[in-house]
Amino acid sequence: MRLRNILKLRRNQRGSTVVEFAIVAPVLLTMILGSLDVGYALYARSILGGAIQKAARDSGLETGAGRGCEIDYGVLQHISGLLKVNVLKTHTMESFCDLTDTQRQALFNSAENKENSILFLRRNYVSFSDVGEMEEFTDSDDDGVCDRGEPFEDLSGDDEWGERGANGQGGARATVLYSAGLHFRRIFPAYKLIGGKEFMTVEATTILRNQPYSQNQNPAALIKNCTMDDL
Ligand SMILES: [Ca+2]
Ligand SMILES: [Ca+2]
Repeated sequence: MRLRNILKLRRNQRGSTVVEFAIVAPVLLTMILGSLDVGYALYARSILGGAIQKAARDSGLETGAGRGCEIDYGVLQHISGLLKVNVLKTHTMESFCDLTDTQRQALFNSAENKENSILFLRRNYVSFSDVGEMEEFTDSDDDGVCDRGEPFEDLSGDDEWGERGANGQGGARATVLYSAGLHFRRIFPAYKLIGGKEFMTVEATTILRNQPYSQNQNPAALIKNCTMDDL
């Protein structure tokens, strides 16, 4: 009798689908939420990228001169429908624009992993080919580093050997690298299932040249000497 019941139970498949689903469901849920999370990040990046493109064009026009912060704030307002950015709660355009670059950086850093936040960066260069390149120097000892006494071309005007760009929008005909980093809380909880981070960052960057192109307000690069000692 007992053997017959056991054999009967072996053939009984009722409920097996429920068990299989219980095994597969967490994986399936993680995959769905993960896909939504990636999709939302791409969407956020697309919105930010579009806003940055427009803002860069506005900044590069003659009418954009001196309006960089106002234009940045316009980006903030544009994306606020998508993502509430903390700085909009506490700052009007005037108070936001009164902040120094250092204060904005501190505001961005303090919001990390607590609030949605955004940071804008403008770097200006003489030409497109200078973006991301180090200033040229005479490498007397051929060690690949600009050591004390070796002359270099100070394109950025900061008296130090480094990357060729200078902060800010620059003048007419300057090439401008304009970028924004948006730090925001994920809206889909896939990160909880896989032990990921609650916040993520998307970035958007564009490069344009300031108008009018016929003028050239790029400062002349001066030859200076490096001050760093050999390590
Ligand atoms: Ca050297
Ligand atoms: Ca420099």
